[in-house]
Amino acid sequence: MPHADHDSQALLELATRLAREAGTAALTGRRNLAIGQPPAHDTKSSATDPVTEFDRAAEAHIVAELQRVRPHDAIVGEEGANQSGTSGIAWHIDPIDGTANFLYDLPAWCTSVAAVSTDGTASSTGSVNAAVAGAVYLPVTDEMFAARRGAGATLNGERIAASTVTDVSMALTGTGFSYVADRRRGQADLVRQLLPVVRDIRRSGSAAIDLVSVAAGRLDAYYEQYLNSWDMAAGLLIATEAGARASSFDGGPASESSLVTSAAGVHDQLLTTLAEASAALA
Ligand code: LIP
Repeated sequence: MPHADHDSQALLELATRLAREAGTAALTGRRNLAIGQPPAHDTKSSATDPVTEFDRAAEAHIVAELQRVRPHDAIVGEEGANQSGTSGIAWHIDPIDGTANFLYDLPAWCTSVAAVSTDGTASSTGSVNAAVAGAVYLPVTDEMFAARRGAGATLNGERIAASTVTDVSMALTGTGFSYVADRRRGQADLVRQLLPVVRDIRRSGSAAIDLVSVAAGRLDAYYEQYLNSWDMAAGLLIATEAGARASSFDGGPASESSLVTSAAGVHDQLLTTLAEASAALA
């Protein structure tokens, strides 16, 4: 049985190559459509949760290359890839994060590829905290965010850092909402409580973009619930390697169901704010 391959530099180079190749192909396909012509698509968890031919093609490309180059790795993809492995590395893939934006020809979408350690050496608190290498590529702006564990985070090869804000009232805060209407009702109540407390709210439509925006200081904070590992595994590594703090709403390990990422100087204030807002809604 192959030993876990934690050559994080090689894993990062592969993640970066595949994110760029898949994202570039999706952008080319999108731009070949006539203005105002949406791509063919189906829906998943709800009528507002789309999947396009380009999501599927991007995931198929990434999976085929991973199977060719690293056949013993596990693979988990948003569009159905689900392969077990024996190498100690699992790939978590979001071929197009921000699919609704892609459908509407809005620019905020990306390809996210994370190599996650499954043998407990990187983190004992679940796969989303165990990425050893991650790449998030934004094709419309040709921006490659990348990180490998312990080596910092970069944007197009330049080191990046989370912001130094220390007052939550000055924290530009990203968030997102579920495809399920009942969940959005509660999320709307929560954001209504937060809006007067933070600087302002931004809703990009892509968790991975929100996470790398915190990494680059383009957002001071980001929180969301009801995500999936593929939305956040790469972006979470990039944000923490850029000096951001990350946790669940209650201060435990970040998870798909509960994620708060922010500049270190406002994390505790943000957790207190979220707790007070949740208590006010109880
Ligand atoms: C999206 C997330 C985003 C969330 C959206 C959607 P998708 O993922 O990245 O943060 O608010 O509702 O889930 O579906 O575009 O891959």
